[in-house]
Amino acid sequence: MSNLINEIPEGILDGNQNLVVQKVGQAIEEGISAEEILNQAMISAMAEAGTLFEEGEFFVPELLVAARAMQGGMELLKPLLVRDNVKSKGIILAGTVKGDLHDIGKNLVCMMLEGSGFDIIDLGNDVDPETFVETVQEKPVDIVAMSALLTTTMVNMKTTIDALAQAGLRDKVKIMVGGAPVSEDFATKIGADGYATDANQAVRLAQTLLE
Ligand code: B1M
Repeated sequence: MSNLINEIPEGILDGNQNLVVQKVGQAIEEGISAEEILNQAMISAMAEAGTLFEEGEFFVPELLVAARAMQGGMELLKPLLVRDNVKSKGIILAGTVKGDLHDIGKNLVCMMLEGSGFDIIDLGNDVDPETFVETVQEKPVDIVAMSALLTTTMVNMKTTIDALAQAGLRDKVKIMVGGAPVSEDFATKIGADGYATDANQAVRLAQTLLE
């Protein structure tokens, strides 16, 4: 375990997707839980990538390959995090807001929500308000879940909430938000129904919102 716990983040920081996939597979075979692999070896590596970026040691290409390596490992963990549930707890429409390409956190939140019995419609990243609105018009969505990782794009959460209100859909759905620059205070200010700091909290929040 100790070796793998060091090798997986090293692989992520080196952008070595093959190595990450191999080591995550090995960790699963050794019986290490998906949650442990994710929390102890993978999420911390992305935080380290962010620090290296701030310090000028990493540039965008390094972040990109690190993200690709992380996503490769997450694909292996997905079947373990997502378990079949008989009855859906509700439909969640998820997306990273307009202008924002960060989707690792949003993908993780979606996986955990799916694993807890919610149906997910994932619009991906860089989702404009109109697409959120159109999907709420077309599908029986219970919760709109928005992610943002940039201080410059978190404002688009408000733009999306305003667009839903303008289309007369605000009361049809609950709205939850999250992502590194987002806070409880910000969520309240923009008129969201809830804010979660991480994927586990997002599951608890979604359950509470639909109670
Ligand atoms: Co970018 N980037 N990036 N980046 N990047 C950050 C976010 C940054 C903090 C790095 C830094 O400076 N330290 C910084 C933002 C500064 C700011 O605005 N405050 C930054 C910057 C500046 C940029 C660019 C502008 C760089 C440039 O071009 N000069 C650019 C912007 C592009 C764009 O979006 N338009 C850019 C680009 C990229 C890549 C594309 C190269 C890549 C993303 C690839 C991808 O996602 N597919 C990338 C990456 C990888 C990062 C860091 C290193 C890692 C992000 C990540 O995946 N974390 C990041 C530094 C950092 O976060 N420390 C950084 C792991 C992930 C599991 O955590 O996403 O926080 P996170 O999700 C968590 C919680 O936030 C929460 O739960 C998740 C799981 O626990 N959560 C929710 C997230 N969404 C939620 C929704 C919820 C509830 C909880 O409910 C709906």
